[in-house]
Formats: sequence, C-alpha cells, structure tokens
Amino acid sequence: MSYAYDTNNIFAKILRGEIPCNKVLETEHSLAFHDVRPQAPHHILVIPKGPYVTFDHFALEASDAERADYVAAIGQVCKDLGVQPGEGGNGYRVISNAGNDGVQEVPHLHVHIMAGRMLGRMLE
Ligand code: DGP
Repeated sequence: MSYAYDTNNIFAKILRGEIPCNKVLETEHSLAFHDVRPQAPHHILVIPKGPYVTFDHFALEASDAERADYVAAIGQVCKDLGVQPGEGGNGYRVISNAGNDGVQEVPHLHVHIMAGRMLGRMLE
C-alpha cells in the first residue's frame, strides 16, 4: 500500500509558512495551532511536520523520533491547556478523521484536541 501525499493541502502550506496559523506549540517534528472553525472553547490541531496523510500512514511509516515527538506534543498541548482530568482539569477529546468515511477534509494527518465543554457521548 502506498500513500499519496498532496503537497498543496492547507496544512502543508501552513508548514511552509505560506499561510498563517495561530500557533500554540512547535517541536522538532510537530506543530500545534488553533482550528479556524472551533467546535469547543479549546480546539487545537496537532500535526506532524512530515508528509503523512492519515494516522495509519504516520503510525506505520514515521520514524520512532517523529512518533515520540508527536505523541509528546499532543500530551504537552493537553497539559498547557490545563485539561488533564487527573491533574485538576475537566478532560478533553482527541480524534483524528481519516479518508471519506472519516470525513477528513485536510489530507495531512492531524488530531483534534477539544475541551472546555461537555462534548457528549460519541459511542453508545
Ligand atoms: P478534518 O480534516 O475533517 O478532520 O478537519 C479539518 C479541520 O481543519 C477543520 O476543523 C477546520 C480546520 N481547518 C481547515 N482549514 C484551516 C486553516 O487554513 N487553518 C486552520 N487553523 N484550520 C483549518
């Protein structure tokens, strides 16, 4: 299986500095910024800097250093938001949409971190 990465996607343009973003964290291999259409009081997108389309693409083909950096960046954003439930925060949701059925709009891996309101039950 090969993954076709579209270098013209909007997050690639953000990474190249061609369009702006409201950055909250940057690490060696990852970037986090505010979603332009927030669905919650806190709505942050975290992306790897490498050309990965989906979570599975990243999980299977990224280097150990990229994977470690990305997971740590997601955790750091949650910590910076103060939403960790074990640390006095009220919790959060992390989701990643992939492909047609996942209704993925931007074909560069991103996780959404949403917090700051009751997000509701997704699975019954
Ligand atoms: P999805 O691919 O369906 O998981 O969602 C993509 C998200 O990206 C959506 O919540 C809106 C956000 N988004 C789209 N274009 C931009 C942009 O140019 N800048 C920022 N910060 N977010 C964007």
